[in-house]
Amino acid sequence: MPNIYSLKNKTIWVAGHEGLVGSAVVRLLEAQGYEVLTVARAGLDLRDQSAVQRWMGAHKPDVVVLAAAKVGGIGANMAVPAEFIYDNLMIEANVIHGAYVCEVEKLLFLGSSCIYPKDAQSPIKEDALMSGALEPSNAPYAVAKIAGIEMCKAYRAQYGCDFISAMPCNLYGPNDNFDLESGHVIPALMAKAHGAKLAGDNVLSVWGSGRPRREFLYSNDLAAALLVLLEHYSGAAPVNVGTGEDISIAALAKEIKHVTGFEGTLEFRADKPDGVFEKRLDTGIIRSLGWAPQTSLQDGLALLYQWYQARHIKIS
Ligand code: GFB
Repeated sequence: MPNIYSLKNKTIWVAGHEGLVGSAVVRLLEAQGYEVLTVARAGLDLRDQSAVQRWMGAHKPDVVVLAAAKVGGIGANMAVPAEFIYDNLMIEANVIHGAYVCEVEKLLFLGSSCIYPKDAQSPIKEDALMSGALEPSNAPYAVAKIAGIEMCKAYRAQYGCDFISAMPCNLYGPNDNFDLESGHVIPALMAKAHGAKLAGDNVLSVWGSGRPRREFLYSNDLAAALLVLLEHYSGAAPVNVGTGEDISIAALAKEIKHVTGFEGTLEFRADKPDGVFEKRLDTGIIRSLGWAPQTSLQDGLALLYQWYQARHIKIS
């Protein structure tokens, strides 16, 4: 597949380099010998427009991977919706506009599968976007992410900017948020199962009915897909990235029991939200570009648990 854009000798800014997605992209870029530019959150508040334009003007990245965002699981989205819409709108508006002002050659914006209508038919194609009502539990976040996609399209149409968007399914991997209330399901259940095992507890609390289905992609596989898109895709339409397979939350909980060695029982909390029933993505476009996931859910969970245990022991 011929490159339409080469990352060689380019200064690549990974915004959000310490997070789940950003850290995976940095690992891959550095492993392939690319020059990666990063800035600590304490060094640059991406919600501050003038600070972003000053910093981008001074550092002049050629490429921007916009992985910085305020993210969280269903619990966090329902607890602090104003923060989700404000922070994400400000971050994306500042960085996308800053990329235009500073003549960035290529920008990749990260959306999320939760931006699709809650009743979208699975597997969900990219053109299902804005064809129906959003899932209420994360509508503010979804609207912010849809705005980011539309902004990339508008800057491409008006100014000819090569700004593209990727729509990943649910992700997991190193540097995820393991907080039991604000984290996504895999890190939250893994932390709960690990804690229950160490404490000798017999019950693992699973939110909701366990019936919803989710598609989970290991972050290293997403990073590989993002590099394929940077070098082989230039278009207005967002591109889905996923494994093409989903699993029920109940079956996932059993997998997490197995990988952590927790031997107690699962308790399903009906007082907690299920969210959307399913949101498996159609990944025909990304696969046509030559990408395919390399990490099975079982292998990914084992890798993540090894990472978590090593890090957890260091912290405690
Ligand atoms: O991972 P999660 O919070 O994200 O929840 P969503 C996925 C499913 O796992 C839901 C269930 O049905 C939860 O009820 N679940 C079971 C749990 N136990 C737990 C638990 O201990 N913690 C959590 N968090 N869930 C998010 C959006 O929705 O998807 C975000 O809210 C983002 O904005 C993300 O887009 C990709 O898949 O439901």
